[in-house]
Amino acid sequence: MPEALEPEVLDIDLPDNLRARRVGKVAVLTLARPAKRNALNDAAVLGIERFFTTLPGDIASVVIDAEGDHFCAGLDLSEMAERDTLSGVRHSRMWHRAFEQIEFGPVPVVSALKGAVVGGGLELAAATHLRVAERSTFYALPEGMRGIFVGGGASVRVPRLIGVARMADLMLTGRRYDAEEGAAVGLSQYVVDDGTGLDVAIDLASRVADNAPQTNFAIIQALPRIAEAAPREGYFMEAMMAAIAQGTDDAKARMQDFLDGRAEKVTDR
Ligand code: 1HE
Repeated sequence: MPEALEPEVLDIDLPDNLRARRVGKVAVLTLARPAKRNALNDAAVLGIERFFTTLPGDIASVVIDAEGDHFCAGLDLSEMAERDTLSGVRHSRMWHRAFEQIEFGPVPVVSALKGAVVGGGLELAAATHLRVAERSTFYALPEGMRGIFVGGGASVRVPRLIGVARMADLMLTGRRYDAEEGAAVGLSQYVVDDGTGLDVAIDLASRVADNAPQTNFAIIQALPRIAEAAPREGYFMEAMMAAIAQGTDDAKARMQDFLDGRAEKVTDR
């Protein structure tokens, strides 16, 4: 955590199983139901949506972390009973809506992973932009074992990270990846020692928060759309986005700072 920045409570109306605080320009959302391994009930999913839709305007990046030894055991299985087909569809669409606010929300999001990152917990992590995994992290999609299917966006987001074949393997066989295997296949960008994930995530989020807002906007809003577009449309969108970003006063000032020797070099990081 950057020195001299004491966390402050962030005033957002959240359910008991979520907590929010700020560290400078970074907001930290904590899954706070460790006794149930941070399993996500409806209140938590709606709380995540509320958090991202009511973030103060001066917040420039977000970290999602968790209390206890596990990031998230996925869907709260105790809420599954008695759900009929239509309410099942609505339930899944609620998760989609909430996690869309993470992936295509106002600011970049870093997740600090540890222990179980399974089922809906992996779906939550997959909606974030940077994943930092402590060595204790393991990933699984146990939906196959429970007789259900993913419903929080995994079939769209996880194949983008690891491919359909690996996701099918996780679901068909109940296979787990450990932290190193997860990083090797693309589930996390960073593997760190146990107990350091939150500090590393806050450091990364602070660095992200210092980027120009138009660049962060382009990275989270334009890049994934361009990557999935046909090349002709992709090049066109890239040209539009590049021109919008470079036309800002902020970009001009940053480039001038470099030319005048006032800005960091690539090798300074
Ligand atoms: C839960 C849940 C849960 C734990 N819903 N209550 N997810 C799963 O299939 C994963 C199920 N969980 C586990 O495999 C294990 O709990 C863990 C490997 C994550 C952790 O093991 P452990 O030994 O540390 O904890 P535990 O003793 O199994 O669980 C502690 C308590 O948390 C216990 O309750 P207690 O009242 O007996 O103390 C568990 O019942 C409770 N618990 N996980 C409800 N998931 C949008 S669709 C998404 C679909 C899915 O996510 S399916 C995958 C569901």
